Amino acid sequence: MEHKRSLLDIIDFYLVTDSGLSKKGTLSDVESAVAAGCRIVQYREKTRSTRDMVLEASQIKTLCGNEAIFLVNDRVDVALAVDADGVHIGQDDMPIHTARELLGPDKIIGLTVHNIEEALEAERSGANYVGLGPIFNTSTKEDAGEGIGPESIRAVKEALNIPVVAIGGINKQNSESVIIGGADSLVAISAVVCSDDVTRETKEFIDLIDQIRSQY
Ligand code: 3NM
Repeated sequence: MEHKRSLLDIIDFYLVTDSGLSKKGTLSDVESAVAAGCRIVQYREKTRSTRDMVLEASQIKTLCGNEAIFLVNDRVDVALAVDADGVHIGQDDMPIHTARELLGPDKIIGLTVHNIEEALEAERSGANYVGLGPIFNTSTKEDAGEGIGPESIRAVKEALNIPVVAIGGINKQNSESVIIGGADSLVAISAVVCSDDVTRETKEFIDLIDQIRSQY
């Protein structure tokens, strides 16, 4: 687990699954992204039964192995059932202190935040990272709201000691503004899982982030 937690400090591209958008399916997407060097995977599944989720989560855990952190979106029960590395929760999901009590001190908890106040509160409550979004408008999450813009990232980054992961409407064209804006890593769902070649897309994001970082 120590090894897994230390990966949090070096992540660049962060895969979030979406079976509704995926061309080849969630398991294929995870396998392809991990093969391309992705070091963190969040299983985000809103349509399947709990039973199916536990079975799929267990397979994803195997695919992540020691290479990638494996988190479950929202469902603390599913994370516990398969002994995932942690969870990613939203403002309306289980309160973070309850999730921490259930998961224990060593698991990773990420929290979605939309502004600096929520980000500070997340850190105070023991979140290991925040997901900040939506950076741009997105149709992937219906209730995401209006994009806050990449220029909003810096103030959140400077106020926190935990990693800031940017999410929402991010693609290869606008990634530079997100990284320059101060994000430690970024999520791009549709830009990756809608592709026929998730390995190639993931590699391109990782290389692009590296290249942008080396310039600034
Ligand atoms: N959460 P895409 S935006 C899952 O703002 C999710 O909290 C968001 O998908 C937030 O990369 C989002 O296709 C969807 O825009 C991101």
